[in-house]
Amino acid sequence: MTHLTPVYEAVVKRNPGETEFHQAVQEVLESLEPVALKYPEFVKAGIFERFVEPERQIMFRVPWVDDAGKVQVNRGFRVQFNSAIGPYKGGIRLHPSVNLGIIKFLGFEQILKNSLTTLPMGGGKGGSDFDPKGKSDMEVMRFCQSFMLELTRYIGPDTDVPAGDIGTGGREIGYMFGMYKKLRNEFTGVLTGKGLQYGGSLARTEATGYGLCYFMDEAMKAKGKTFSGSTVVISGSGNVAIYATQKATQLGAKVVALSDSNGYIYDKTGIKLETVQLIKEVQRGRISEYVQHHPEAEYHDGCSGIWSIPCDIALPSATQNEIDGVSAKMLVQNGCFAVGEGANMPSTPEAVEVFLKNRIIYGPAKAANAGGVATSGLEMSQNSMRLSWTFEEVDAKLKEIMVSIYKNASAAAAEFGDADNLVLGANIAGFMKVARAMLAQGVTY
Ligand code: NDP
Ligand code: 2IT
Repeated sequence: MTHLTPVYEAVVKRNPGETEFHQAVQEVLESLEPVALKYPEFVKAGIFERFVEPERQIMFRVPWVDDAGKVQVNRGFRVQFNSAIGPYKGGIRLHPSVNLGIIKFLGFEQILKNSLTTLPMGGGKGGSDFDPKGKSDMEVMRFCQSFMLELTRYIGPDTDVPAGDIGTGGREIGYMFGMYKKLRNEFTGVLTGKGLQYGGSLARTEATGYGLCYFMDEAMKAKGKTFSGSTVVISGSGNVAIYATQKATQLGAKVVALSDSNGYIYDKTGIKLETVQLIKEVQRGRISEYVQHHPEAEYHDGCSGIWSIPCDIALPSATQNEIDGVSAKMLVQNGCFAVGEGANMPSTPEAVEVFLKNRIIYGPAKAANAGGVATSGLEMSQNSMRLSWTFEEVDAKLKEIMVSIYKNASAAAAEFGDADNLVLGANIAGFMKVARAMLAQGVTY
């Protein structure tokens, strides 16, 4: 970086200790160097300085009563990062590691991701350090109701539309939607990822994992590779990992490993997804239980060992910074030729460098996992029209969007001199639309 170095330095100074946010901003600003040179009007209008500062950051207390009658206190967040091209849009993460820096990195990435989808959505993210693991349904409900009691002041179908992320699935969205509806006395599409009975979209549950595979399929086709006959390793065993496993398998691949935050399973004969769905979606159990059903599979403690399993394609779909430089090198040495990011920022900067240097077909998160929020956008459209599309209609639109994201990102990469670098391409293609909209709207935010 040269031209944008002062912008990055100001971010670090103004947001001390928010390392994930710094990491996300640094990568994007590095990609945007040639844009700053080519478009002096963006520099003159302070677009870069405005782009890295959230429009609004909300933090609030979330008190709730546990099953033992004890009062618990969590912290809630909503970062409304950028509304230049549409209402703020992005998920809600419920995980004990959540802090302001993590929500800001996610909200920042979301701006560019949402722009890439071609749909009119701004960027935002929310969450809490509440841990749904080990809580009863009633505890989760009381937390979600308390969270929404405050969040309702800041959101709305034309203002800010939250959705799921780690720890927030259909159950949590249902409790939050119920509370919003009661508080506002209105039935609107204020959240996405809703149940099918009350305004949810078919294929939203599958969308991130399916979209990831559609994106990677397109990127691999351009290089003469395919899912068919390949061995795939996927980290995580939540929403994204499960439906990536399903689609990769449908496309002819063999998925041999999945994980959770305790360890990973390796089933050389191919993961039996029904078992994983039973354990994770129905019983809310641990991935280690898989070997009780399939004794031929192995379970290993610890997360990073999963990247030592030889594979052709890796789809990290758990959490940020789960692949470091060492794991990335191991993947490459074992013959992995493609990496598609289901999770947000799962690769450290060192890992990204390893992938780019070794000409791995590398699908960065904001492009590769945009299918989830794209389908959220389709859910918003259906809610506005008070109509619902069939699974096949939504799935076809999702596929079309993922193919167009690949095309736009690779065209931008080629325009700026490095055709295979989808990091560069996705960052630039996502940014251009937002920057032009900000410029057109004057100095407001
Ligand atoms: P889920 O809560 O359904 O699943 C998360 C999975 O990742 C679980 O297997 C979980 O294991 C594992 N995991 C979570 N935190 C950690 C950690 N710190 N270390 C190791 N493993 C961890 O979430 P999703 O599948 O929805 O989200 C997965 C990733 O995909 C996230 O990065 C999310 O931001 C991203 N994403 C999600 C989208 C969506 O539509 N849901 C859209 C785009 C991106 P455990 O059960 O042990 O916690
Ligand atoms: O990271 C993401 O894109 C999501 N968690 C989905 C957000 C959404 O609004 O559907």
